[in-house]
Amino acid sequence: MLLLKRLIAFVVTGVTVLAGGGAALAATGQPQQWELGLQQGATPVMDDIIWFHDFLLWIIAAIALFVLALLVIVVVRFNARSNPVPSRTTHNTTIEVIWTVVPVLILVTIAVPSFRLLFYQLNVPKADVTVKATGKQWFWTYSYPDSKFEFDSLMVQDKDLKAGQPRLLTVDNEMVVPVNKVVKVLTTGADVIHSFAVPSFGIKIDAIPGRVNETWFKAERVGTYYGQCSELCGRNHAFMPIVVHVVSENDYTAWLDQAKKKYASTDGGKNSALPTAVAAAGGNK
Ligand SMILES: [Cu+2]
Repeated sequence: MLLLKRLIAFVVTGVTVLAGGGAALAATGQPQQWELGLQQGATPVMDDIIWFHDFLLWIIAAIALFVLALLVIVVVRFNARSNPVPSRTTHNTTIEVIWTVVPVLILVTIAVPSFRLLFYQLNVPKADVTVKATGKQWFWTYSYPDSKFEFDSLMVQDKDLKAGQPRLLTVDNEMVVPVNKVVKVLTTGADVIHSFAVPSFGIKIDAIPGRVNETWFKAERVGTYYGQCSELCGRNHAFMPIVVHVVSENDYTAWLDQAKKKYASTDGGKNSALPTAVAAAGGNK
């Protein structure tokens, strides 16, 4: 009994520490040690994904417990010793209707919010900012077609990391977007299939050579959010992280001004418009 009490106390303390610590750290837009569940959401889509995930967890937990209870009843009450003469019943209309209708109702309950979320993700609202992310072996190129510039974003090697910069997630040039604005992300691949994924935003979309995919996010908090290429794309697949810096409207305007100068192309912007994937495909092997 004492052992059980101690065990329960241990588990409760553990969960409290994990939940409390996790919540405090989760706001940093990157995975945390001992993290439970999904990264904290920074967009309405991710908030919905987390809600749906938790909702499903309750449903499957209830189903698993129900099946477990049935199994226990069968094992205890209907084993050969306690029930030597088994019933020969083969049909029971009532129970057959119940075990058909109840699962259908459960599936409908899941399908409605599932489809709602799917359409929410797929319908890109009117975009305030458009960024095109081109996956290349093994880095990302971000184009801002409205402002006609683009730049490469490469991972910072371990030896060059500054204090506080996360290993394998830090890049030299971050993608910068304004807070509370709809950002449309166009993705394409310049060589092989990559995938643009940022967990806190609830986005993950393939970057495929020869075609443009689109998704969107509206980050509701200023901060730095990390993601990784999520399609096995070759030797350095693990070393092409994604860093999105969400800043205030003013900071974004200031960044745009200096970025236009910093990333000004030498060809007068000819290659800065949309079809850069084509140009890049030839030159970035
Ligand atoms: Cu990749």
